[in-house]
Amino acid sequence: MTDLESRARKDYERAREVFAELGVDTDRALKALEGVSLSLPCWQADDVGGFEGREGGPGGGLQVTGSRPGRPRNPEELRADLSKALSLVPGRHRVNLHAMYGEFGKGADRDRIAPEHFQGWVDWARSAGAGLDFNATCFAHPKAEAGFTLASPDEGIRSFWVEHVRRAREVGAWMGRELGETCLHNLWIPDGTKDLTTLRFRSRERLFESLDRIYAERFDPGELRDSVESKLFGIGTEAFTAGSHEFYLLYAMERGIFPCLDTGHFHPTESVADKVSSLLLFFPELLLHLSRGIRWDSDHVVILEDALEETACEAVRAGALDRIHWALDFFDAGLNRVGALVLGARAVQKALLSALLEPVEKMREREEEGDRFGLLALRESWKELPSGAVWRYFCLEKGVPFGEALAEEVETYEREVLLKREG
Ligand code: RNT
Ligand code: ZN
Repeated sequence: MTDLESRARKDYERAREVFAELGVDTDRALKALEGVSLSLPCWQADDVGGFEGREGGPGGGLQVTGSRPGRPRNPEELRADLSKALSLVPGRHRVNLHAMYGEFGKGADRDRIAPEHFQGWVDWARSAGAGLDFNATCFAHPKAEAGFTLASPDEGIRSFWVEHVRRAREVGAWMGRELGETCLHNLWIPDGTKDLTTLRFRSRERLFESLDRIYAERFDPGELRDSVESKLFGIGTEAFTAGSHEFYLLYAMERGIFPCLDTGHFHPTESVADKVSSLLLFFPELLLHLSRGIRWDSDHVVILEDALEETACEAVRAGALDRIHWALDFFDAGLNRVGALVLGARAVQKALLSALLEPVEKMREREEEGDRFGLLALRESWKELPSGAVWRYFCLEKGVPFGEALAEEVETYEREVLLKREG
């Protein structure tokens, strides 16, 4: 055992005692943390590029900035990067794929995607021991350029996208069957307008109809589950977004699917953490796209900050950790690509751990007795406790680096693998 390791163990023993004084069982917290699989966005690694050979950015209001070299150029390189990222995130996790990441050989348009295009991913997932989630890709395509897909006034365009999403769900269900665990299919569309519109009602009516054509097909929930992702606005859809929060909440409720809340898709002062408890009362499960918007839905890499911690706390306080699907959604092309994935995923785990270490029982007691000062004082003193020691012990037990060794490993990979790709 190295010095660092034996210190980490000793620190954990101390931390365990300190938390126990507050009635918190650190071993139990770590067990619970171990049970949470995160879904890592494959698109962070290559700037939402995909493998269809298209030039230009993703469009649809998604804006990737930065020009860090090392972008994976093909599925093998992307999978190598994802394997590296997964090896640095303690626990067992999932990869979130978009339809644009299929291996299309001679080419297949979006309304022709089929399981065979994703065989390579399933084989990889099996050998990497990772789960897979899936998304239809309703952007980065000439038929999405007019700004409308499933809500388009053009029936031909609508049908094209209905067929794409229908097939995407079939691919997802196939993945679920192949891997023997549910694949989550999430739908986000870019539809909206930049300015004045007379088409709010009609667009939403059309979207409603298209969704019904898509979700008419039912799958075994052991293979596929469905979520729909709302958005307040995007670049180019500042005035109107067809798939708003209200729209999808009600649609999901009505049709027995569930909502996805992307933490970058609300007004900047709106608290997504606050929404969790309400939704949990009405939906059996929820998908979260954890992102970090700065001033707008900028999709910055997730780091440990209050909004994230509060969201994790709300899930744990509601006793609903296992009813939430924890996915990450960001893309920053300005920094170490694999490093971004790893930092983001570990930040979510740290937030969850912190939530699991909260002395909820004691806090609740004080609050229910009307002791508001006592509640705040307890929460503040809890912040002084060594939760970092618990996290480091978790990393140690799972055989992943912690402290500065993490950055070193990520930087070495970038130097030895990513940066060699440019030549
Ligand atoms: C877009 C949504 C959506 C995408 C990914 C690529 O605003 O957040 O989830 O980021 O599907
Ligand atoms: Zn999202």
